[in-house]
Amino acid sequence: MPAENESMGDGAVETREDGSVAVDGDHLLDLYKKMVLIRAFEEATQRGFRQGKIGGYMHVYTGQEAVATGFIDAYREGDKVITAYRDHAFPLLLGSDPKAAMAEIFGKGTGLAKGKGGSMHLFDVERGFYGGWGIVGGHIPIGMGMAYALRYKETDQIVQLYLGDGAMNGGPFHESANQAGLWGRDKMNPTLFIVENNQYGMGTSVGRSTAMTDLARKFDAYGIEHEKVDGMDLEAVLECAHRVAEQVRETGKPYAVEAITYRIAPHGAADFFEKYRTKDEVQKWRQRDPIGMLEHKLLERDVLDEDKIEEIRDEMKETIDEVTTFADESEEPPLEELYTDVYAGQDEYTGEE
Ligand SMILES: Cc1ncc(C[n+]2csc(CCOP(=O)(O)OP(=O)(O)O)c2C)c(N)n1
Ligand SMILES: [Mg+2]
Repeated sequence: MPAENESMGDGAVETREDGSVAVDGDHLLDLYKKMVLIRAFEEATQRGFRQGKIGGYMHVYTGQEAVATGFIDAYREGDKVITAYRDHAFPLLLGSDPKAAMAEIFGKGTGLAKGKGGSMHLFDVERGFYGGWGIVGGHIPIGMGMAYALRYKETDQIVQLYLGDGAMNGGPFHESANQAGLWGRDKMNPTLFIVENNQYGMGTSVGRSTAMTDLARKFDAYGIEHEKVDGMDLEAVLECAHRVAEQVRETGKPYAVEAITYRIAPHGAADFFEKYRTKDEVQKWRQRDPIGMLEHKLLERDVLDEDKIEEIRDEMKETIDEVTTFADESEEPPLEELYTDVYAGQDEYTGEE
């Protein structure tokens, strides 16, 4: 897909004097295409899972596309991105080959992690993507520590650290936020915390998992400034993302954004009944589908018309068909791969020299 691996330096996103940004129509159209591609990619992974072609477990990003699409637009060469297991959209946005991303999800040797990571452990260090982590909250100390390392090495790069609403109830979050706040006082922690409040952690709503549901305000406890953004509105996310990414870059201090969003898809591949929410609720949020909302705006502004929408969707579906065929037809990793990229050598497992 046509992804830029650095921030748009071509005037596509202009920062005004008051700190707000203006995004030109062509750039919005490009981001719209990326969101449509992510949606089609996720639909293909869901089909692949049902067909038994994808092993392990899998979580899709459907409904949350505007969050990563907006923030990764503010990515600059050398920045790092880290997230949990709902990770498929990230390598696509950072410019990884979608075929390698899909092949990884299919467990094939041509995948981003040679087929050894799977859906929850996509990785593409060359493009700044540090995973894909399956243990809830486990990546938060790692991402925050990476931000320290970036300052220690005297760069002006930052870490975009994505986490879920559920992950905020665990110890790793609180310890990391505390440390980030402390190091931030010395301008040594350029972590941009991006909380994706998609309303649920598996089947537990935010209101049933914390008595203090204003998640952004939790960062007050650690001296970290914060704000909320409408995570369904790509333009709102872009405005916030460009402004705060530059602030973190300049100050070396952490900052937190709570993106209010919604997981339209089930939690994961085994969430069949969704008893924890009503169909009405899902329907209500679907009216704020980030792709639908952007489509509406672009239609109103004559950047898009119905024919063009059809054309883009067909084009993206075609791309995804090729991507899926590649993943499907790729070979599984050879057995010897069990002994590569691990700390101990083959002889230590087998006793062979
Ligand atoms: C330490 C740990 N505890 C429990 C789980 C099981 N688990 C998987 S996803 C999840 C919910 C996390 O919710 P949230 O952080 O809001 O992320 P979302 O799935 O909504 O993206 C839980 C509890 C886990 N993977 N790791
Ligand atoms: Mg959640």
